[in-house]
Amino acid sequence: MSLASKVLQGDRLALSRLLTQIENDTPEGRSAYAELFPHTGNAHLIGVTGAPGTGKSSLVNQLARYYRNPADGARHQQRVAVVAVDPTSPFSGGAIMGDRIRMRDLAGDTGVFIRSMASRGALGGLAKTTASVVMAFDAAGYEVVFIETVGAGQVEVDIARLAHTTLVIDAPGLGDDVQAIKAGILEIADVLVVNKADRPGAEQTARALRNMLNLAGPTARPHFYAGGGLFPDATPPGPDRDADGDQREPWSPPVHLTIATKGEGIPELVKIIEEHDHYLQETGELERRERARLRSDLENHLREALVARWRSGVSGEAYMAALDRVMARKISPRQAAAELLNGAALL
Ligand SMILES: Nc1nc2c(ncn2[C@@H]2O[C@H](COP(=O)(O)OP(=O)(O)OP(=O)(O)O)[C@@H](O)[C@H]2O)c(=O)[nH]1
Ligand SMILES: [Mg+2]
Repeated sequence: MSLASKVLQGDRLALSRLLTQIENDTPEGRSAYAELFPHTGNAHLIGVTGAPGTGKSSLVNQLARYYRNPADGARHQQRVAVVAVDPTSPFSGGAIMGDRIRMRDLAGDTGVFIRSMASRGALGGLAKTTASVVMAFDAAGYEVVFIETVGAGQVEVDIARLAHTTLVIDAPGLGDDVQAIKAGILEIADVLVVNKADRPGAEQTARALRNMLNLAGPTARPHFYAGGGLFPDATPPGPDRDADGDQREPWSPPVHLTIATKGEGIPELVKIIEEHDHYLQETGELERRERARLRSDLENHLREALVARWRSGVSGEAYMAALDRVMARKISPRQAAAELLNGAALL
């Protein structure tokens, strides 16, 4: 039986092996992934991002527990996967060890699968690898997939684009350096969570976030549709419409307070996530996000394949010689690129 068939049958060991194959980008991983792809598209992907130490892992832990044991009135018990991405760490370092400990109480539950990923050698491909890992969980029948990233840069934003619903986590009492991080990730937030509400200043933090949101206005996730694609998409984003075609109020990200260490505010947060899910489905936004997500995955693969194809046809010496000539100001970087591509197309 193929690795993919085993994964589809719920074989955890096979899934674990597949994830390693995907991370190492092996031929076996690629073919298994291709076999699994038609089975994807069912999971709700929830991005959890925010400055270091705001309590993302603690929150994911609590949310996962809730989805495993829903209170009355919530949806049925769901299978939960967690992908913890640490783009800064070249190895599975401290943060990930910490995650393992914080998520320890989920261990032993076969309805939960936790995977930590570090950038390791991933040649600029962390977003691509994460996308494949997430889709493997989707195919394997995990209904909720959390993607935890430390929100700091473009990689995180790229990874956040994988999610249907993105939670941006904040906490009171963070330094000024964190404010800049916050501004950058605010625009990808569907829900803002002020965690550590047991600490002084939580209300002020929530108020400051509301002010920032009001200033920004209903941006409707511009990053999703902003250029950068290889071709313009034939279906531009329309205004949000409900099932009858009436224009709808755009989603305005709620600001919600939690205390992850005590599990406070978790059922309400799940309710907000479910409301956002309904909103996405009713307005067609889910399909637009899916399209943007798959498109970005497609383009990541294209870029990588093109670079690999080019690289196999050029020698290291030629490359270094071109760089030396650029250093000596004999040719411009653009001219060097054109030469290395054996053409004048770039000139
Ligand atoms: N007082 C208080 N502490 C909390 C709360 N939530 C998390 N913490 C603590 O904050 C610290 C960081 O929590 P994590 O869940 O690891 O935070 P994180 O955002 O995942 O951290 P990184 O992944 O390293 O960026 C831990 O010591 C937690 O116990 C909370 O609601 N209140
Ligand atoms: Mg963490």
